[in-house]
Amino acid sequence: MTPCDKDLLYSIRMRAERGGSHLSGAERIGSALDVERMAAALARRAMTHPRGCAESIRITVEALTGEPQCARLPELTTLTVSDYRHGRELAGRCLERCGVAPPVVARAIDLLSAGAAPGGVSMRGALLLDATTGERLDPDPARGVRVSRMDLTALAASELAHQLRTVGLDNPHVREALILAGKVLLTPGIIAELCWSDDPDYVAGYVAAAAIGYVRFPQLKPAGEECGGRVFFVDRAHFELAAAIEFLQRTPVLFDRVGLIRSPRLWEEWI
Ligand code: WAQ
Ligand code: MG
Repeated sequence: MTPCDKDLLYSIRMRAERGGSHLSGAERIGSALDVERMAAALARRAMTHPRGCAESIRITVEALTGEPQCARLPELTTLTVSDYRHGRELAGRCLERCGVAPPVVARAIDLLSAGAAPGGVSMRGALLLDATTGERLDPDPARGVRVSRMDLTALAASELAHQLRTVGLDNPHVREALILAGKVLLTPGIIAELCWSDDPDYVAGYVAAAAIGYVRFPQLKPAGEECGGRVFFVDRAHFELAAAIEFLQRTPVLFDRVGLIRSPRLWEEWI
């Protein structure tokens, strides 16, 4: 490798398609010396996806213009549930405690389970709901708002892997969701997030909010269900749409500290 500016940080992002539709997407932040290795790892991931080998891969590498914001990851707690209905009930109770009105909780769950994009399919990004009125605020209902330009430092990554391993959760779903939720919770005016995967075999999901951290539910949808997505709940008094979208999509955030990783517990023990 020829010498280059070792102080610059880069955003390295991958999107892969197969059969004309989205297959896989992931991203990293690294130094000039990390770019080659990270891009190769992202390409490998797209070529070895469980749903098949990518037919097209786009990898974008861009130097970051500003210093990344450094932050700590949220605490992680797993709440044991008996089935997905129980999971949704407890997730709803978490959201209500964090200031989301009960009818808005119900609306969010309905939107995610029906597929919030036109045609009843999953959105590419997150939808934004006013936590009080339920009004939908995301400008493009098919795309939603994408969260981008976030990662862990190498030190935080090894610490997180170590801690997640002790509770059997060291997998890319958990790691990436925790990082994404961590950035969402740094956004002014966003008070909580609800998420479950669009992967038919991955039925876990979570609620994240400042007061409770990242709270996982091993079941938040029935197995085989294709729809999934993310809802960000907004307190309009402290929220500015354009600034929030700009922050979520473009401001680089590097998590250099890990939050507590707790072993699974029952709602009654946690409350
Ligand atoms: N920004 C905003 N929304 C996104 C993004 C993003 N970068 N990536 C995905 N989404 C939305 C989109 O609607 C997807 O359909 C949906 O989220 C789910 O994405 O603790 O794997 O990557 O065990 O399938 C959560 C539980 C797993 C992890 C979430 O999400 C755990 C997951 P997926
Ligand atoms: Mg997915």
